[in-house]
Amino acid sequence: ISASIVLIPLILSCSSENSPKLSEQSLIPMPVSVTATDSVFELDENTAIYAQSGNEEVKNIAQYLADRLNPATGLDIEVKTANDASVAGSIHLTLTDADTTLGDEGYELTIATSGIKLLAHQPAGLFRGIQTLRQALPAAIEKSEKQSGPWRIPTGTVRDYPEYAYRGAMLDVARHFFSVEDVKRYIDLIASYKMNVLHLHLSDDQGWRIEIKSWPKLATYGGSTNVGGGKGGYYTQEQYSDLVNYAQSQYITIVPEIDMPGHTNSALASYPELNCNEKDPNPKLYEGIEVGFSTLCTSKELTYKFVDDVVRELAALTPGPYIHVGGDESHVTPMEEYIPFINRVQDIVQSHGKHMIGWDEVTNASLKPTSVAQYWAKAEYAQSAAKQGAKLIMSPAKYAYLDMQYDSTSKYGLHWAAYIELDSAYNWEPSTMVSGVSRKDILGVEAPIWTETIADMDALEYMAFPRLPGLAEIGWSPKSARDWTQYRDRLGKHGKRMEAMGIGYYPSKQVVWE
Ligand code: TNX
Repeated sequence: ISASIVLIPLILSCSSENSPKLSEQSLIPMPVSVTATDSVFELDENTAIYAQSGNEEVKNIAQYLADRLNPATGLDIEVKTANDASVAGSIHLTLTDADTTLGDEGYELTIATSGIKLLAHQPAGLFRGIQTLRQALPAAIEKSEKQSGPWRIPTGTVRDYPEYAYRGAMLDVARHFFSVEDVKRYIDLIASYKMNVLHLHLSDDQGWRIEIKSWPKLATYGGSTNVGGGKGGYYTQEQYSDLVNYAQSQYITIVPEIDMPGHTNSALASYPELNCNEKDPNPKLYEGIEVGFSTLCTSKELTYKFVDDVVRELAALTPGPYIHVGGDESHVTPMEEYIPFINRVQDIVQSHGKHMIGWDEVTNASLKPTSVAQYWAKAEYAQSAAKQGAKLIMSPAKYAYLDMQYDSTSKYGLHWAAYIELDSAYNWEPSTMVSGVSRKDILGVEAPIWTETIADMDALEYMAFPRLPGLAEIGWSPKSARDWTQYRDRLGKHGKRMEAMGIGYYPSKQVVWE
């Protein structure tokens, strides 16, 4: 009798009774639709991942999934190829032409007791769907060492696709240099929230971080310090290409930014001939954080040769469609010089087969409809972009800047735009942010992190998490699926997952962390 009393709860714990339903999982970003059924699928020794045969890319994605599942489960799940999506007890990744409504990044994930099917129209959709599958497993799946199971996934169907085509994070590697390994880690983290762009702010007054072979001192001299000093650093073109490929394998596009005509002290110090007055003052490397004092000499022809060389080399390293040219806070460039400069730079970018992105001030110039303005501060600039028929990336500093302090006690960050607690980072809507700018004008959203006060990965992750997942949800989930109180509860259940991922996040008091 006593044995059967012990057995009953054991049996119960193997059913779905104790597992959360699929619809109760802390999925971030919230999918378009989740239909839960009442059972579970369990990963075990028999689980294999079947990639649709004849497609290397699907096989690579399947391997990526196996690499996510194997460390914590210790299961040694193998990737196999098969046309037969009916093999039971396994995970199947399949591209389908039948369902084009899923778009480039959408997916349909069906979890049944007998197996898991992930369908997408494009490989990127399979990759995004895998992020959902990860989050449907216990948080310990994210650990890098073997954990005790069981590894159950609640059954049901998720059908999902993004609201916005551009969902980005920006990392300022100019104020403080971040290594290739650091940037790869950031790519891994943003990928897990279905973001698809990493914008690298590669140059600023304090540092130039990308090798330009035709102007070598930019990196070797201009990249030799950081805010506050230190040795700085830069990416060789080979290292940069490695980053581009790494990002691409997670269906993330890198958007490189060279900021101009302002924010150029590191270039002006490396090549004094780029200044209007070469001798007086001859700029030195700069380690402070004041902005707006530097400018390329817009009246010199050499400046345009410089821009053309830099953009040409950068375009050759960039499979993505965009080159970001900055254009912000050019306080010592007279407007009558700034406008023709940006117009000419826009032509240069186009001549190398790319589209220009610039911070919102570039709307003072004449934007081509293929150019994109990144809204950060001024509503009138966002309105001007819309009027000119250029698209917008929404990065309102008051809500989306991850370098803003959470509150006055935050150990890192600035607060010139606002203190940004989690509710305020989440509770804004791109399509109603600026009057005269509507959904159709908006390409997407981006969360920038400027690094004047952020010198290492611990600081970076503390500032980005957990605000970045909220921004990712703004970019991915339909407006109707977004609700702060409900998001807050999901985030609370998500804390253990971030911990398992090794993220030292800010434990905001606004959230009950489970
Ligand atoms: C403004 S936002 C800047 C950056 C600073 C940032 C600090 C923008 C386009 N320019 O140069 O790093 O504030 O928050």
